Amino acid sequence: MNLERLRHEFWQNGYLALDNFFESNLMDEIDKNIRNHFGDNPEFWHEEEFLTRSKTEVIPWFPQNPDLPEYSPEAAAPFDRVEADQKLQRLTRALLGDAWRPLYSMVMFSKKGTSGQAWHQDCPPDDSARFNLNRLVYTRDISPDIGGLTVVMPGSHRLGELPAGEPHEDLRGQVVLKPRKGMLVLLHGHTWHRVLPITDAFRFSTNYRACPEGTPADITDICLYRNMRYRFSTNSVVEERYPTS
Ligand SMILES: O=C(O)CCC(=O)C(=O)O
Ligand SMILES: [Fe+2]
Repeated sequence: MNLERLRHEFWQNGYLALDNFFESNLMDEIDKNIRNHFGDNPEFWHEEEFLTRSKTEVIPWFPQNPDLPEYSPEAAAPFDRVEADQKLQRLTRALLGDAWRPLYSMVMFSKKGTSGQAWHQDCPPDDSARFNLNRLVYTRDISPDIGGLTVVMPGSHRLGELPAGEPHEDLRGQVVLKPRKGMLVLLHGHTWHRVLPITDAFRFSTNYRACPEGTPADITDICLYRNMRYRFSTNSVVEERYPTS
């Protein structure tokens, strides 16, 4: 792993997609636990207003949080192993500096026929030094016929606010990533990104969010979409956004 090259590429593009980063057996264990947790038809979790307005349909699970009633050390064990992975730790340090902090891991599940995740920035880009890093782990291939591919805009972590507009349209310059089993995607929280609608089966990813020193733990409380700023802690739209022309 050439850390210097990866660091340069990350800061140039606002993301990295690394194939075969994790070993197959570990991915299988996590995949099995995620399938067990969600079953075949999980209930939605967010408020109705959020689901419809944000064009984002995900059901979260926090497998490593011992304060939750569904926590089990056995189910958490393979997630703990990914978190402790030395390669992942070294790469995170190269991107965020020695004093980086993990936030929490979160699985996001999307059912068949749902809208994926509209264009967003995980946190507002008001201050370029304040951001989260997504460390996304994929435990099975997401083939284009399932939908649910991850789309990023290279270099957009330096472009300020995602422009107001249609939540899900194609933007010039976008890059479509095809997540595969064992892949790691590192994504700067200011990088514009989305997940395409899920046309077949289901899709999920596991995100080990992290942040640089001095970042508040609630950095991702407000998410910026093309039609609004939304605050998760209060389930409220804090700003409506309209295209200027
Ligand atoms: O699941 C993905 O591919 C992207 C998820 C995402 O947008 C996020 O974790 O912030
Ligand atoms: Fe995101």
